[in-house]
Amino acid sequence: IQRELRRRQKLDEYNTIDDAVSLLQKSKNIMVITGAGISTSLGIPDFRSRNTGFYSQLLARGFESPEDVFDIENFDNDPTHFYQLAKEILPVTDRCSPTHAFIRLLQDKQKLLTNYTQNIDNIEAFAGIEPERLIQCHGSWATASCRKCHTEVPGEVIFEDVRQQRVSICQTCLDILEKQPRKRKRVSNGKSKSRSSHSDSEDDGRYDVPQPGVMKPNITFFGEKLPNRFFDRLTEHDAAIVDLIIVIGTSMKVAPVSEIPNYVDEKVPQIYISREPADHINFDITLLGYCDDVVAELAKRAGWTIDHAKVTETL
Ligand code: CNA
Repeated sequence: IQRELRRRQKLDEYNTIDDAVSLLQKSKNIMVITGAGISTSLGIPDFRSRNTGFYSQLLARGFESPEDVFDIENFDNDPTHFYQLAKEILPVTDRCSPTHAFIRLLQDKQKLLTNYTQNIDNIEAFAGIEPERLIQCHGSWATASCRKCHTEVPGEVIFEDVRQQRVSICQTCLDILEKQPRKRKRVSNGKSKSRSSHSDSEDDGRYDVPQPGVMKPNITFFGEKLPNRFFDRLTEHDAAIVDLIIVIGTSMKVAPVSEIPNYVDEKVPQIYISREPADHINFDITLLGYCDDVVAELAKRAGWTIDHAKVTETL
């Protein structure tokens, strides 16, 4: 309650877009927390926007709980659901949005402490955010791994399968199986039989053939751990020095990212930029609108230029 009261008092200190501009200008260690909303202008749907979000597309196709598609147990039981749908959120690899370019501008101005992104599209890397300043909290499509032999490959290796809605099979496993002598063992049909009564003619004809592993993009599914770097960087490095938090294009509904503000001193100002308000978190300043427009206005008022074309061209 004390914390909440202090936060409410703080709300009176900063209110307007010009307050946001002066915070941007004076801050030296800005933490930027981003979500799917910063990539929607590139044609990648977010999860929760009504009508256009990936979840409403899933509901329209009869999936009761869209989170199930990204559940690791469900994936291991039957990866076909994921592979039927994943092409909808396959990332672009040749451009970034003006909002990505704005975050890059903060980095160029030596103001970016860390970009915690929930996005899996790896576009921050394309925009030139330095690896040590980038925490991809939910992993990314940049790489993919075999669920069986754990071989890791560049993400692009599985893109064609994803586009074709085909479960991607591990080539390493296939190569190993190819080299193995073809020993086949019959599988019991489940009926109890005495040894003496067993004969091939009574067999149900099924074989226990070793199976190759399924490839999964290294995005964090529900039920999987977040990368260790997330907590290490947040608690041991950033929490003590951050002087401004900017949250952009995320509904802040997925923990533990939604809890990042709680790790930081309540005196640190927090700005929220999104199309819709986040009623469950008290931000000091909320700037509602398309994030590309909002960051363009902030930069203009700060006297800065977001060189979106240059960021896209030079990378
Ligand atoms: P979300 O819950 O779908 O929220 C997105 C938020 O962004 C909503 O509040 C929207 O109103 C807002 N928004 C959408 N477009 C814009 C825009 N142009 N300008 C301003 N605001 C906008 O998504 P979150 O990121 O909060 O949820 C976390 C999930 C989403 C993570 O696990 C991601 O992996 C996952 N995701 C990522 C991508 C991607 O990598 N591009 C795409 C879809 C989902």
